[in-house]
Amino acid sequence: MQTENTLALPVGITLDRFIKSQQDAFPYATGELSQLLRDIALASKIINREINRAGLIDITGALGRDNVQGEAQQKLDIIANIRFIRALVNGGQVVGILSEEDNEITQTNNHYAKYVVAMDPLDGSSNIDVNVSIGTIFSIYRRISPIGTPATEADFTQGGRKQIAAGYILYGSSTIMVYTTGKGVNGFTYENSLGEYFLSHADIKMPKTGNIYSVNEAYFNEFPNYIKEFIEEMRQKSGCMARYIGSLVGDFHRNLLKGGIYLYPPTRKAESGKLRLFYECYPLAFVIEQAGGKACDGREDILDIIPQKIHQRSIIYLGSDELIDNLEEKIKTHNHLMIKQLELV
Ligand code: P6P
Repeated sequence: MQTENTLALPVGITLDRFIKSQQDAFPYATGELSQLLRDIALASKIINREINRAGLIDITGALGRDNVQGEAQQKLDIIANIRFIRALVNGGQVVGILSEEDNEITQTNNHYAKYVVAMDPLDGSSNIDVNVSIGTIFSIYRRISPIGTPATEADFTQGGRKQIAAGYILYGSSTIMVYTTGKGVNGFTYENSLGEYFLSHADIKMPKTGNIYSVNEAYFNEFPNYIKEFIEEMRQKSGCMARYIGSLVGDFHRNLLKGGIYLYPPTRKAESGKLRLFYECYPLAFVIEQAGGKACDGREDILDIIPQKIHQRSIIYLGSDELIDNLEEKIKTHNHLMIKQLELV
């Protein structure tokens, strides 16, 4: 069925042909974004190969140092970061890169490039050693700094609704690249023997509701009461399932296809949330909204959060339309009661 969002293209066409067909649908497209998406796909193919042989060539495990987030860097984190940066530098379409693994913005010296990329090159990397799915998350903006100059922080801090493309690659039982350019969401499964991505999930639409909730229950006692109540209500739903693999891309992708909600509420250790706004929250919020789901932090839509610092974190709830509405209604009631109680003081 053709929707206003996507061209009716047969499942099974290659990612390259799909990108080209989408470019043809944009009258002023000049091919740079298409090339950038191909560069990202190329880097993911290389990382896919590294991941698949990680146990054999001693690139699993920790590197023995922390990243800017204070998290133990895994060897594959660094390899993935290097591969993506190299692919984006050589591809020539990106003037600057914001990576979870680097404190500063990486300048590519492609000063005449139109785009900047924010990325988590390998999310969930603590799962690498135990063969649990991991992922890459990316977000693309059109630069606002003058062509011919280096990238600036302002190129990145435009806000979530200024993203022109976003997506992820999930290295799981199969490797799938899912992305949006604002015209719907499509998924491409990688065929190793051919080295190609093929359209396998055309025009993904998230179910309006769902029975799956994904949260780290170890922090249950630290959550705000309205989150505890929401989780208790989810547990009462017939067919309710708790599914949490500790790898954001894996939890997100399952819920996107089956319906459900992923929650990372405030905890004692992460009062502003754990996930990073620029290269986890914004891109997945763009994808989920394009697929008919919702993303908020309990106060506003994720895409409306005004960015402050390039490595800032956010509370995040990513889910089916009705589940997010239920949660936001609960938060609103809670806040209303709080105000009433304060008025009585
Ligand atoms: P916790 C991995 O470090 C990550 O960023 C996401 O992939 C994952 O969903 C989350 O953190 C897990 O965090 O606190 O439950 O271990």
